[in-house]
Amino acid sequence: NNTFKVILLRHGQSELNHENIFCGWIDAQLTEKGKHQARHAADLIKDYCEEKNVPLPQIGFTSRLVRTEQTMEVMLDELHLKGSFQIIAGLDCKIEDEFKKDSVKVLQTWRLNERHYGSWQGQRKPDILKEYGKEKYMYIRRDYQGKPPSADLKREMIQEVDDQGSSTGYDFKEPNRRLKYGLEEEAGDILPDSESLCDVVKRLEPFLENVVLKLSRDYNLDSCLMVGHGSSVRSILKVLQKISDDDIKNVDIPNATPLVVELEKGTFKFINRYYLDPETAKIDAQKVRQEGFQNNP
Ligand code: DG2
Repeated sequence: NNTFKVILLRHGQSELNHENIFCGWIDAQLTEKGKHQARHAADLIKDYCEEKNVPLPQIGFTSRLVRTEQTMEVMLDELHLKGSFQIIAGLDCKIEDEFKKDSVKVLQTWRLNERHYGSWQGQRKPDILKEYGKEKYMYIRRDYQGKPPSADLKREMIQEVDDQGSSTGYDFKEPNRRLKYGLEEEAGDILPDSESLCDVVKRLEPFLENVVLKLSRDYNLDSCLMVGHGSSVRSILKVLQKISDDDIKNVDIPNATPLVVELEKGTFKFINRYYLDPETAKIDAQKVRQEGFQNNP
């Protein structure tokens, strides 16, 4: 087969998606519904691979945020595959050990993180809509250059946990980014305090080129599994499919709905892209667009 398939999806529903709150780099967990969505996504991928006679992916990618890691874990469990997770910083990525049968090497990078939603993080979507008005709200959410005001990095919404590690809710506190993103800082990566989609494309492009496509070439891979976020998935599509700055405004990404991007092996020329469940994808993408316009998520 002469195609490399990027099997791409946004994580399952997070606790802050459920609350209709802008999440960005806040490290929200999946809800039970989010985990269920991830299992269903894995089932769709399994059926697709069987039908097309494509081997299941041997390599996967997630962001550094726990909602993509949990989505990946649930999916691998459903597919009866073991995951070995490795955080990568910088672009000079080396696979530490050999690929093993029934095991997926999962590389985790901040470059796949959600767009940093600046001062909007932790705020309810209906409240931001009221404060900024419809036009500005949609401009910042969806325009290629739209960018929220910078976050106060001394005051981010953080999940509180008890002694057993169970969530006890979210509160605004001073985050310890150095602890979580220490590796990135060592690699000289500069972490943002607000981003437009254009900023996300700039940090993702070199990762796609130097890590994803490079590994697919080096190991002659047929596919990979990538779990990102609303804005990182939009950015990946924009780059791989060469969507214009104007057209990307109209793209919305539903939770946990697998999307296949087919590229020609070697040249990585875009061939095709399709959702594995196009009808549900269409309905759910419309709901994402409407978020904030109604009080209930
Ligand atoms: C959502 C996207 O991202 O929000 O940051 O709240 O994929 O991490 O849940 P995700 C967020 P919208 O841009 O769709 O409003």
